[in-house]
Amino acid sequence: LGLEAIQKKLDKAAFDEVELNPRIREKNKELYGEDLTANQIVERIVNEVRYNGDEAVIKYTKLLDGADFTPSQFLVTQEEYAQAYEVADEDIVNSLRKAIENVRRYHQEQKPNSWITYRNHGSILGQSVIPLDRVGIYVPGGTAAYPSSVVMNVMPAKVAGVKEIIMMAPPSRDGKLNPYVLIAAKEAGVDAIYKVGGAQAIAAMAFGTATIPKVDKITGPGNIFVTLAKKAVYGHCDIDMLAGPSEILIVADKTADPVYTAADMLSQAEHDMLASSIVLTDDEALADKVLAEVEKQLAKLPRKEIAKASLERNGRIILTENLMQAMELANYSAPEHMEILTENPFSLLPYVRHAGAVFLGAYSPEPLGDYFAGPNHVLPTGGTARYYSVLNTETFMKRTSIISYTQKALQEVSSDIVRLAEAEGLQAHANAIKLRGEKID
Ligand code: HSO
Ligand code: ZN
Repeated sequence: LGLEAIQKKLDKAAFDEVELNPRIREKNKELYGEDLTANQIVERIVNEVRYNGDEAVIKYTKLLDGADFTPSQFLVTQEEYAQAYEVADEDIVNSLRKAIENVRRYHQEQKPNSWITYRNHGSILGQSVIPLDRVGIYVPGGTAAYPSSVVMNVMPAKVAGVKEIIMMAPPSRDGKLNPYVLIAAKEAGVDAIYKVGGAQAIAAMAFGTATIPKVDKITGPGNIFVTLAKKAVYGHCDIDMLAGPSEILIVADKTADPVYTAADMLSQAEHDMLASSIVLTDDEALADKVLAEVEKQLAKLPRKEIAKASLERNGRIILTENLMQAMELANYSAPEHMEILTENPFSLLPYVRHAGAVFLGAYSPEPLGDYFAGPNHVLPTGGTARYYSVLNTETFMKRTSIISYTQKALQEVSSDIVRLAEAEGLQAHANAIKLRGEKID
């Protein structure tokens, strides 16, 4: 096709251009008496929660999730945790515990250190890295209620030393949460869970209500309403990123196994109709084999409808002139997950410029990272890997500068500072420096 035409095929739609599904659109039309965009709906919900607090949260929880709660019923009780453990499969809980340990260890490694330097002339400079006081983690509902995502959001906050971690998730009609979500939260060390979802949950955490505490930062994925709500409250608190549908991009050469390659494409395609799965290869025979293999494996998947819709929309197998061109296109796409299935994957690593996470070699399929290896699975999507990082320990920390000079050290630099302050017309700044000089012996 030529480079530019291929690049066009890799371009992604901005997440707020997404069309609302007709059912949700109708429901909102009924609710508000007019046809609103997702942004307009979110704006209304966020403002209602901001000014009416719990009352608005109750209203939307009933309206959108069908659960009829008083504010005190938002909070998950000890009995609910106990029930979750009762119904849970022990082996799943044990695997979850192992995953938590791996994620803890990896994020411990990542923890930034405070530092301080002393110079002979009498100055001390440094940087404290301080955990946030309170963070809120959002967990989506329905089939996207992933215990693994609970772990991936909570563990870095835990390792960072955040004082209080709260979690929000939409209840089912009968007012319950997925038991493995509860267990993952408990095992990872969440302090409180509120059964509230959607834009109303984001607004409640950003502004606080009588029952739900205001947080300093909101993290975690969600649907379009949640994502737009995070964007709307940004500035009242911090957010992690604006997360879109999952993506995988695989760079493969003739040595790649078509069975593995197809399986890895499908592993992301099954997430969401809007997910994207792309293979870039310099080998035409492999391209053909992967295509045949995708058809074969797809037919057997329980979520084949979703995976098929996703592949039809955003599935591509692209033939490139060589591997360097494949890398160029891979960086252009800036995928959430990049897999390198080539004879010598590490030789391509230096060429990776934009990717949320890179998986190297035939035995490092993407789900290894989704669940277990230790690195985080909350990753930048939609091309934002150009400037966003994977969720990490520092996501839950902030930096404070430390400055201390002796009188002598200040004296040495005071004429420079006074000159700069006066050049800006800020005499009081200059005075604050000069006065310290006058008293010197
Ligand atoms: N692949 C998803 C995370 C996930 N996969 C959770 C399975 N469960 C992030 O893009
Ligand atoms: Zn996944």
